[in-house]
Amino acid sequence: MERTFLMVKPDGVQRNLVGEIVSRFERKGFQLVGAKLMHVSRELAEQHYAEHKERPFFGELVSFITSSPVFAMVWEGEDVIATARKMMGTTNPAEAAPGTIRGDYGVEMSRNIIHGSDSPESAKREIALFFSEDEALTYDKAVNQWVY
Ligand code: RTP
Ligand code: MG
Repeated sequence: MERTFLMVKPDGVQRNLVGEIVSRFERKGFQLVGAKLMHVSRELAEQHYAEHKERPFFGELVSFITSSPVFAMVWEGEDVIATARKMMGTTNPAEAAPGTIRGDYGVEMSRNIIHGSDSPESAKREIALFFSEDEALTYDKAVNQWVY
């Protein structure tokens, strides 16, 4: 089953949007398999955003993501990488469609609430960067016994 790395960025945590965001992915039908509130070190931020190293906004991006805690998650489900990106909306919240996370809650490009892996390769790389093997679980839902 496909997995993706999603992260509520510092602005989303500060604005108390963690529950709302988790809820959207739960209700969609995806399964949460790993999660933690954590501080991103400068080293981790630079690795995570390595593809943007030469961009003019790189410094600002690293400062922002290390400024206060993030809520890092691993989600599992069919086509979860692409579907989560659709649910997040386009990078710039000003252009993101209503009904998406960025479209509903964001205003600025540099504070766009959530990160999501953009490909299977990124997902694999980012999950390994943020989670140790025993922090991302594999489990079945006991649908007919106690989940209702
Ligand atoms: P993310 O990686 O955070 O999920 O966002 P994304 O794929 O939609 O966008 P990406 O191109 O990977 O850019 C990473 C983050 O950098 C900031 N950004 N600022 N000032 C700018 O022109 C600019 N472009 C990108 C955004 O916060 C974006 O989420
Ligand atoms: Mg990206």
